[in-house]
Amino acid sequence: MLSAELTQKLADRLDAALLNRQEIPRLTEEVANLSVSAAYRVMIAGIALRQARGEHIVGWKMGLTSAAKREQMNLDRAIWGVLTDAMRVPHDGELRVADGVHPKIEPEIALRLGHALAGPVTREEAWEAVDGVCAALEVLDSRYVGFKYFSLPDVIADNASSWRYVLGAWQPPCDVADLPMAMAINDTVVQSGTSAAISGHPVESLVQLMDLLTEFGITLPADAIILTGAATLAEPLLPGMRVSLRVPGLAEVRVRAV
Ligand code: OOG
Ligand code: MG
Repeated sequence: MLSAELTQKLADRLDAALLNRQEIPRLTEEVANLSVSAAYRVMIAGIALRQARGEHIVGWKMGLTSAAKREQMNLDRAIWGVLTDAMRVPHDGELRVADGVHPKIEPEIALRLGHALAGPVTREEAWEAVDGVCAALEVLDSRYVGFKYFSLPDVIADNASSWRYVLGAWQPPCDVADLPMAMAINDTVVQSGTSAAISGHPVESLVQLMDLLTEFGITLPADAIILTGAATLAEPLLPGMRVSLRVPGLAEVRVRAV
């Protein structure tokens, strides 16, 4: 168990890095035995700091739900993080790269809950709770030096590298099991994959999220947004890039990096 003092100290350090756009050394360089559970507590303490500044929790993200991402980061399991209202960039809006450290962008499917959900749930129960789906772009940014080679506890404490997200227009639930997903930068497709790469089916990410949240006694409220995880690898995001995600059957989602 990490002491309450150390949990808060690590959360404060990551929060300062976020606010000051500074890279910091990995937490496990100092706390070598930081466990996954303790790292989630650091993340939760960090989110509380943002709530104290007026941010509201509006959703949750799943990460490392695709085999390609797990291999890229050399990490072996899915993780969750929190989405606040302040992290959202409107569809077709501008995103200031200089507000971050070294952001990357990736194609996702988002789900919205029609009613509250407490885990664990079956896949049928999870899908029954979904009242909207859309194409989404997640913009990752890591507070760690070089955005690489961190451990699971490091990335979890850093809110699973989440930084910004963009949602396409919501539409009623449709079959999202195996949809082609093409992410383009300045009109050239740079990453393409299928929604089946997301936990086998995006709703499976919601099932996994509900399993993982039971340890922390967290239940999801109605209207919660769930980013189900990237279908492909992420691309570095630089000023001047226009990024779009096309998924047949869903509305296109776009963002402009400045
Ligand atoms: C961890 C977050 C991964 C996803 O969709 O797989 C993630 C990272 O790559 O830094 O958000
Ligand atoms: Mg992601």
